[in-house]
Amino acid sequence: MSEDQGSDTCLFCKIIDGQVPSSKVFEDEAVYAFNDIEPKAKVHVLVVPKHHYRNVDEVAKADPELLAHMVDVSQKIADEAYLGQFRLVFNTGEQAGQTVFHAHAHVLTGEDLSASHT
Ligand code: IU
Repeated sequence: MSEDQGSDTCLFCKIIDGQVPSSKVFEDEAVYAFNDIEPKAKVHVLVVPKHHYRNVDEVAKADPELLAHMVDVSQKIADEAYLGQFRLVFNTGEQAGQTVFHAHAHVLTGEDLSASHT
């Protein structure tokens, strides 16, 4: 997936719009959360801002309250899935493994992840 894609062609914008189907976990006016199609943990949810930002740094600079809200939504997902405990990952840039250039938090939870910590 190209790093310079705009919101017209962005996969996550299409998922938020409902043009592309997804397994929704949570939605409010600011964020959309859905199950990752290739889960890396028993529960693997992507928390995505509805506004198109390229990465978490853009979110932090433009709208720090939105970033805090993404963390709060992640906490609530983990509260329901597994003891309120979770790993939160923001891949930022191709070399870090980012493949979709619309900011998103990976929420990994649902099981004991302590043996695979970084
Ligand atoms: P990344 O941090 O940009 O690599 O994360 C993108 C994630 O989006 C990755 O975990 C994919 O499995 C996931 N994903 C998805 O859930 N649905 C899709 O249609 C596509 C990717 I393409």
